[in-house]
Amino acid sequence: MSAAERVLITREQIQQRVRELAAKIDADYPDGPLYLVSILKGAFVFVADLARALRRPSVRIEFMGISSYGSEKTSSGQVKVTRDLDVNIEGCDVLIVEDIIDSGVTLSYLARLLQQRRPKSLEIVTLLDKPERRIRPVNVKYVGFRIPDEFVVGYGLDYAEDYRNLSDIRVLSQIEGEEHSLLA
Ligand code: PRP
Ligand code: 7HP
Repeated sequence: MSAAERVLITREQIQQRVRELAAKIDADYPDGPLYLVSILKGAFVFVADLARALRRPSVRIEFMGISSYGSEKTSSGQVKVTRDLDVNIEGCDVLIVEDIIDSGVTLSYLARLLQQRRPKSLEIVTLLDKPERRIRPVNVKYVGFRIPDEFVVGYGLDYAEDYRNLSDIRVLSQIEGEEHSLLA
C-alpha cells in the first residue's frame, strides 16, 4: 500500500465513535426538537450516521452551503453562504454538524452568523479536528477524532470532489501532479 492509500481511521472506528457521540448528545439535550445543521457537502455522510444513532424522539435535519474562497487547500478567510436554512432557528436547540475543522475560518463565521438568529442553544459537533491548523478560534463541544496536519479524504471528505464515497478515512499525501489510485 502506498502512502497515498494509508488508512487513518477505519470504518469500524468511525461507527463506534459516532455511536459514542450520539449517546453523549442524547444525554446532554432535553426532550424536544434538536436541529442538526449540516454543512454541505462534506458532512452529508456524518450527519446521516449521527442522526440515525440518536435515540431522542425529535431530530430535525437541515442543510447549509458555505463556500470559502482561496487556493484549493486553504481558506482565504472570505466565507459566503451559498445555501441558507429553510427554517427559523430562534429559540431552538441547534447543533452544527461538520466533517472537519481545519483553519476554523468556516465555523467561526458560521457560528457567529447563526448566533445572531438567537437559538436557544448553539453547539458544534465535528467528526475530525486538526487543531494544529487553527487560525480562528472555534468553540467545539463534541469532537470525534483529533488528527494530525495531513490531508484526509473519505467518509464525505473530498479532494477535488473525489473520494467522498470511501467508508474509511485515508491520508492523501501525494496530491499535486500525482496519480490517485485510492479507488482502483
Ligand atoms: C471543508 C469542511 C469544512 C471546511 C473546514 O469544506 O467541510 O466546511 O472545509 O475548513 P476550515 O476550518 O479551514 O474553514 P470544503 O470547503 O472543502 O467544502 P466541501 O464540504 O463541499 O468539501
Ligand atoms: C478541508 C479538507 N477537506 C478534505 N480533507 C482535509 O484534510 C481538509 N481540511 N480542510
